[in-house]
Amino acid sequence: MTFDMFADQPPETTTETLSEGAFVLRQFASGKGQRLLDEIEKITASAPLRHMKTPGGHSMSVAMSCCGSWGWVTDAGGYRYQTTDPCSGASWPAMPPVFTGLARSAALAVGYADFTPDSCLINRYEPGSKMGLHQDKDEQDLAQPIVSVSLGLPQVFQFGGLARRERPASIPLSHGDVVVWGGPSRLRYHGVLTLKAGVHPLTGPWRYNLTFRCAR
Ligand code: MD3
Ligand code: FE
Repeated sequence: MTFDMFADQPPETTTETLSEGAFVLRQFASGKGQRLLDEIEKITASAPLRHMKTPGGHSMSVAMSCCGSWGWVTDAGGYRYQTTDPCSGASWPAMPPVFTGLARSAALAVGYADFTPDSCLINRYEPGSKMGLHQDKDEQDLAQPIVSVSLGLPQVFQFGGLARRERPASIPLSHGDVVVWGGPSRLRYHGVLTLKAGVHPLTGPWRYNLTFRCAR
């Protein structure tokens, strides 16, 4: 008979520097996983996850929704932030305090004080879903960092350079990992490889990613 002396202890958080201004905070969110997922459930009950169309007319393999004052959308008209959900015409659901608090404390932990996100993009990946290399540049103030939280199944993210041709590094992200990128890394190309099928105790067949942004 054995017992786990650390069963009630949060797993250890470690910080890895990817490049100047970009950090992975391993396991930073793992103690809040279920609370974050409960909030995702509530948000997506009124603003459902949907496969948006790129300006080129392709349906994205990632299902998305948003919360906060501004939501990121894509359609035939292009990529943009807007205050209303195009599915309903209503304002996006409010950003839950547990979201804001986690994003602020992760940013602060790597030196970005006073991060005040006004937008959270919720991505849900199913087996076969991926996100090609891109830059996040639809935000007005590129001096503000972005904070990302991974929940559920693991997925490999691609961390590239400031030019698309630079070969990206592969970095596995698992449940509870947080990535913060700003400063000289804010416009680096990045993406995620195809999600492999699996089962996570809290999310089943899916991986969720929350990205916190200052849109305005
Ligand atoms: C940015 N999401 O929603 S976030 C996105 O896992 C997005 O859903 C991905 O890219 C996802 O726009 C990745 C994590 C991430 C990691 C490293 C980066 C974003 C990064 C490095 C530079 C810039
Ligand atoms: Fe991105």
